Amino acid sequence: MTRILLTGFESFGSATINPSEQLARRLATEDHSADEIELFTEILPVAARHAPAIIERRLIELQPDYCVMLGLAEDRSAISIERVAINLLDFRIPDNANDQPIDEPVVLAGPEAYFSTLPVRAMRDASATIGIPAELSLTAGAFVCNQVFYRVQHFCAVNALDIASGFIHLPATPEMAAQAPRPIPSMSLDAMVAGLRVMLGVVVREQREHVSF
Ligand code: PCA
Repeated sequence: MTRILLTGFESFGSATINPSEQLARRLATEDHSADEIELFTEILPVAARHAPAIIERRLIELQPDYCVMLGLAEDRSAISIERVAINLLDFRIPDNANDQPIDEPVVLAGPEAYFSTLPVRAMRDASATIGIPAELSLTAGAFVCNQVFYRVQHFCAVNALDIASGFIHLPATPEMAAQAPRPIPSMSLDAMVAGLRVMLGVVVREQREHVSF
């Protein structure tokens, strides 16, 4: 069994729902044993001062093989697999705890950036193969998603934890787009679920190949 911690975020800003929460909750109710996945999920608050500690505690508790983090990015038209987390907090809006750091590091004197340690290109290709648009993205922004992405990479590096991890941004759902004041791209939750499932399948295959070496 491949142990995967999958995280989503609560809603933030003007949105009342977050597809990353919906997706994580939906996948949590499904049985993944046929794919040899043991899935653990966590919904994080959109709060710079709380979210990293919650996820770090879960990583220690669970010692998963993988940590896949999900969040919403309303301007994306495809499932966006992030390649890089940067050591910068520069919040465009206050987070849910009303904090708004500007030009601050995620980790003082930490490395400038970390690359995702997930098989990002294979994940993108697998999603495209089943007809679900996915792309590789060079920026996870400078808000709480990038912060958590960076903190998890840093936590695993400094504690020598053998946990591969990375971040995936999701588009808005059609329901959210319909309520938006201006037209925004969207993707149905069912399509995102299908894309995510096939991406997790890639992750599991990667682990099997490593184990067989
Ligand atoms: N998206 C935000 C934070 C939470 C979420 O779902 C971001 O992109 O940073």
